[in-house]
Amino acid sequence: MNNMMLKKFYYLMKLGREFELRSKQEYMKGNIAGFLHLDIGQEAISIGSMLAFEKGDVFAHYREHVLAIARGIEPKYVMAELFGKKTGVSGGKGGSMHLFEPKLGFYGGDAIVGGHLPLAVGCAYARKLQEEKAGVFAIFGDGSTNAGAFFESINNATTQKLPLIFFLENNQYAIGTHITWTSPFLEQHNKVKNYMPTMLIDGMDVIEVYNAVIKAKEHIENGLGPIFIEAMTYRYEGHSISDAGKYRSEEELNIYKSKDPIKKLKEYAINEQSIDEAWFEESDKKIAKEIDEAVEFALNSPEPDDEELFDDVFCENCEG
Ligand SMILES: Cc1ncc(C[n+]2csc(CCOP(=O)(O)OP(=O)(O)O)c2C)c(N)n1
Ligand SMILES: [Mg+2]
Repeated sequence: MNNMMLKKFYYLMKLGREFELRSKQEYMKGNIAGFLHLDIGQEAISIGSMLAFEKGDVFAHYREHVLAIARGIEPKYVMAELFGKKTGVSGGKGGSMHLFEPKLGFYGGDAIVGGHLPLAVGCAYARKLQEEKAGVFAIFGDGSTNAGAFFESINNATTQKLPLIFFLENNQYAIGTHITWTSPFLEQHNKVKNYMPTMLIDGMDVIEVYNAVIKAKEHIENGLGPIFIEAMTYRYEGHSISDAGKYRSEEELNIYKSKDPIKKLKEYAINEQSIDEAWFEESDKKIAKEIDEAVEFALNSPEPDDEELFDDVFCENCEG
């Protein structure tokens, strides 16, 4: 992995972390309302996967702020969306769970657990018919893997040999329920092994995530059908802003914090790749400025007009 790439990983992961910490503060101040699901601890997945996937179409579940930024949506447009402002990426009417930018092939944020998987299958089917090589990337949580839509999607994608990467972000919890209380095993690729090739990776390691998605991308681009990646990870915050996370022990949380993806990458970059400490200090300053500017932009943006209420509800003369 070259140093330019390592720097990109760091910058975006740290930007994502600071974005999430700041949005939590802004929520507490009353500038953000409704749901807010933070990605803190899981940044290696959002950044590694998006930098590897590059083209194609992306379908995500609701924990998608950092994924959207990694896909190329500027933080200020994501922040403005959280603030419910007209300048937000979804016009201020989607909020945290519905970041949507078709120009970048980014179709959600979806609030329905597992609900976006059949949409990803439909899109992958279209891309196959259109002979579009880039295919589709669908990311979802462990909670989705018990849903009917999950099994239907796995079955359909395999039978139709669709260009689709299933990416499971296994943070082990669906709100307060540990996955082993609702499934016979911790690792959910066990449900998929007879359908398609699967990979089990460390989701706290951005390089490992990146390499896995590069491999998966080659697989779908070569017309070999779908592929499944399971990345083991952990969220440091509660499920959403209103969850104090009392169902997990401090000890468990600290085990994962000691494997923090940003800290791990920084140590590797300094100790084994000789990237200067000064570069990190400089980057952290730039990131702090970028986040301040995003908040300023959101604060100073207008709310959507009343007349826009029904806009974008149905697709009229849509293309793509
Ligand atoms: C079909 C459906 N059932 C239940 C819910 C309520 N719900 C919202 S998030 C969630 C947990 C999902 O956990 P997981 O898929 O592991 O994602 P994570 O929050 O861990 O990223 C549940 C049950 C929902 N939104 N949709
Ligand atoms: Mg989960």
